[in-house]
Formats: sequence, C-alpha cells, structure tokens
Amino acid sequence: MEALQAALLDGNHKAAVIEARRLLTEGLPREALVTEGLAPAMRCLDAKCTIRSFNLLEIMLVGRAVTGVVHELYPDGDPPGTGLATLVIASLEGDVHDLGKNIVKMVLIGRGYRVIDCGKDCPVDVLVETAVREKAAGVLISGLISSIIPRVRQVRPALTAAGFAHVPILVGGAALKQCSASDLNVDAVAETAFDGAHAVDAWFGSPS
Ligand code: B12
Repeated sequence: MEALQAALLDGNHKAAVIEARRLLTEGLPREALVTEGLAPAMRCLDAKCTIRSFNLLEIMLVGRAVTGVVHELYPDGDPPGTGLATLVIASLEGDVHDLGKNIVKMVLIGRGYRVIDCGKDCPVDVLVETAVREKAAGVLISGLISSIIPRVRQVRPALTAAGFAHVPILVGGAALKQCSASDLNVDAVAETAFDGAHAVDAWFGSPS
C-alpha cells in the first residue's frame, strides 16, 4: 500500500496503476485500495495545496495518477460506495476546470460516499436530473471562473422545482470560495476538498 501511495504522490501514473493491479492480484479488496491507498495520498496532496509554494504541475500529475487508479478499480464507471449517502458533483456549463472537482470526488469516495460525477461544462438541468435520478442526498459544485456564479445561483431553484428542495448544496473552487453561501444561494462554501468532506460528514455521517 505504501508503494501505491508513493507512486500516486510521485504523480507516476503508470507505476500507480501497476501497484494497484499488484494489490488486487494479492487479493486486497478494491475498497481497501481506496481507503488505505488513495485517501491517505489525497490527504498528503491537500497538505501540499495549502502551502504557498505548491507546484501545480505536481498536483495535476497526482490527480491524473489517482484518476488512473480509480479507472483500474472501477472500469465500468462510478464506484458503488460503501453504504453512505449518494452525492452528485459537477463543474457547471462554461467551466472546463475539473482538477479540483476530481480531487473532491476522490476524497469523498475514499470516505465511503457514492459519488456520481456529471463532469465539467455540465448544464444545470443535467446536474439536477442526475440528482433526482440517483436520489442524491447532496449536490456539489466546483467553480473556478467568476462567470459561473449566476449559474450556481440557479441550482437551488432548479432543485426546488424538481421536488428536491431538501437537498443541501456544497460548493468550492477558486471563484466560489470568495463568495458567501447566502450570496450563492447554497448551504456551504468549502475552502478545500477536506473542508468539504468535513461538511459532508457533518450532514450525512462518515464512519471515519
Ligand atoms: C489549471 C488551470 C486551467 C486548466 C484547467 C485544466 C483542468 N482540467 O482543470 C486550463 C488550461 C484548461 C484552464 C483554462 C482556462 N482558465 Co484556468 N486556471 C487554471 C489554474 C492555473 C489552476 C486551477 C487548478 O486546477 N488548481 C488546482 C486545483 C486542485 O485547485 P482547486 O480547483 O482550487 O481545488 C481545490 C479547492 O478549491 C477545493 N475545491 C475545488 N472545487 C471544489 C468543489 C467542492 C464541492 C469542494 C468541497 C471543494 C472544492 O478542492 C481542491 C483541493 O483542495 C487557475 C489559477 C488558480 N490559482 O486557481 C486558473 C484560473 C482558474 N483560470 C482562469 C481562466 C480565466 C481560464 C480560461 C478562461 C483562460 C482562457 N482565457 O482561455 C480558461 C477557462 C475556460 C473555461 N471555459 O473554463 C482564471 C479564472 C479567473 C476568474 N476568476 O474568472 C484563473 C483563476 C487564472 C487567473 N488568475 O486568471 N485553466
């Protein structure tokens, strides 16, 4: 497991996938690779994100390696989760930034949540339809460019119109974390992926 974590943190995509395959061949369950391999690596990455001299290329390479391992573990799509709440996540239409979204997704999968990823450049309608179809307990939005703010404000009314007024909305990302939750018409704004995970835990209860 340490070799997997080291390969992830090195941003070594090929080595990380090889280590994941080796661990699976040795009989470790996929969920163990998520909670004991990916999640600790994500915690280290989060620590690096908070220091002033963080290296963006390094973060992008780690993100790519994590994505590669998740594809290896769950080639047919989104991981099933371990019985905790289902969450839907997206970067909204007009925003192609998805590195932060992918990190949040991995952190939450690592904590046992079922996370449905609507991808980047996602229309509000698609996000809401997915939340309804998947009976989501929460909706998560990543926003990196300021022009996305009006769309974020549309999500609550769209959820309400679909009969999902009760579902809390959590947002993060460089553009959104400069705003207040009330200004964005959401329930919470997270500074980092791990702040967001703590908010989700407070709402839905992680076993960790
Ligand atoms: C990498 C990058 C790109 C890449 C994106 C690659 C990708 N696949 O994501 C590329 C090159 C494609 C790109 C394109 C553009 N970019 Co750009 N980009 C960046 C850059 C340098 C880093 C963003 C990043 O990935 N950071 C690393 C990740 C890990 O950090 P993060 O997203 O903040 O996520 C962390 C937290 O915020 C949190 N988080 C994030 N989302 C969420 C969601 C939830 C629910 C939670 C709980 C937490 C959470 O978790 C993460 C880990 O803690 C930023 C500069 C910056 N300082 O942010 C500009 C930046 C975001 N880009 C910018 C711009 C303007 C653009 C372009 C319009 C450029 C252009 N003229 O074409 C286009 C956008 C096109 C579009 N329609 O979206 C501006 C936005 C300005 C603004 N306020 O509107 C920025 C701020 C640069 C700048 N200073 O001008 N970009």
